[in-house]
Order: sequence, then C-alpha cells, then structure tokens
Amino acid sequence: MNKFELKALGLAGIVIIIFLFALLYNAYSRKINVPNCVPLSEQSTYFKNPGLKKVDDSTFDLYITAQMWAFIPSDVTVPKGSTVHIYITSKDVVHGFLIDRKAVNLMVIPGAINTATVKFDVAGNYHMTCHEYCGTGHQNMEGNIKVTE
Ligand SMILES: [Cu+2]
Repeated sequence: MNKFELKALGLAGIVIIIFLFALLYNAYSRKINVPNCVPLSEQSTYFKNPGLKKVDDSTFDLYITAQMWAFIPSDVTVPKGSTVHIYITSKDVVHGFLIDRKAVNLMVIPGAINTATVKFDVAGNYHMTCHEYCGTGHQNMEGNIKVTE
C-alpha cells in the first residue's frame, strides 16, 4: 500500500474516532439525546384531549394530533356556517394535513403546532388526508369533517 494512502486511512480513522468521542460525550455527559417522540402532555395541555371545543354557536377550536397512522379525532361534525380554528401537531413523525375543497395544506411536525382557520359555508363531507409519506400505514391516514345543515 502506498504510504500516502496509509496516511489518508490513518487520518480518516482519527477523524472517525474524534467524531465518535464527540458523539458519546454529547450523548452522555451533556445529556443531549437524539430526536424522539415528545409526549403530548409535554407539548401542550390542549393536546392531552384533542377534539372539537366550542367557542360559540358558529366558532370552534379543533385540536388534532397526528400519529402513525391516524388523525385524532378522525371524524368531526360541525354545523354549516361554522368557522373552525384548527391546531394540529404530531406525536411521532412528520405528517401532512390537507382538507378537500378547502385551502388547507399543512405540514404536521412533532413539537410544533400549525394552525389554519376554515369557514364551512356548504354542507357536506370534507375529507382530511395525510399528504406526507409517513410510513407503511400512510395510505390509511384520513378523516372526515362533516358539515351538517
Ligand atoms: Cu401521516
């Protein structure tokens, strides 16, 4: 083996060892953990019991948690003419949130809460879909907002 190749390999080995020690030092001494699921109870009290909260007769706050592979709650019913303030977060990985026939298209990010406000003037069924591939059950991740007369 060429002596320059040997030097390059030795240098690469030293760099790997430095990175490994830096990783272990940060993981154990400084208690820095790799990203993982944030318990919902630590994110916000509103997401302990996600669901529809009535503000007044035509205004609602809708708290949704996304997780592999469902929206909680997945079925919501509101009367026609309602304004719904949506607050959404994820329990695990990045999801998407899209409402059919409405200008709502959000990323659902663990540790962050995204919001949108929607007015439902026409009765019917509005499909909610996850539009960000989030794992093997992604295609089953959906729900409905039912707007009644
Ligand atoms: Cu998803």
